[in-house]
Amino acid sequence: MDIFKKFWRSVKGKCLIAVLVLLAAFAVHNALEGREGDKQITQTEARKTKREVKYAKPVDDSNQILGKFKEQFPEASVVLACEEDVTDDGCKDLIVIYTEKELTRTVAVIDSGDGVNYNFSTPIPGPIENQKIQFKNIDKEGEIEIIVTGEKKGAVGYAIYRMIDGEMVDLFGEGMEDCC
Ligand SMILES: [Ca+2]
Ligand SMILES: [Ca+2]
Repeated sequence: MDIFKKFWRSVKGKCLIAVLVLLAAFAVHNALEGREGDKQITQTEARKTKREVKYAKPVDDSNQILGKFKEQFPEASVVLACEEDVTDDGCKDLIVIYTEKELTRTVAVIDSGDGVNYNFSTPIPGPIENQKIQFKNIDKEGEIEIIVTGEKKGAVGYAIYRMIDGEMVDLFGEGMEDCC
């Protein structure tokens, strides 16, 4: 006990305790910072995943409906084509953004129900650059809505469409005239 008291009172002992306290504080600080860092990474990942999920993936060249589009529009150059059932009949359809004679257009290629014959909506102006398609059932009923976004010289626009009687009907949009 005497030895301990002596040690406690000694300057060296006090220094040792001070160092230990500092080390402990440093360790706690690092642990908290690490956890904060992990949280940031998770949030970034979540945002990235959300972004990736947000936009529809383009179909590849072997897509059957894309083949039908190319038959119908032999002069067109496909910018983006994404597949989804947009008529709520269980058959996949295709939304195609394409350029033809220097115009960018969007068209819906709709399965007539037999997986062989397809109907084409009247082509509408499409965004010039950075085109993206998103499928989302915005009102949570009936057809899945089609959201087309894009840019022209930095001006961003988007429009929400729903297939009504075989046509892409513009439900809501903003800045679309500036990017088409
Ligand atoms: Ca369909
Ligand atoms: Ca809907």
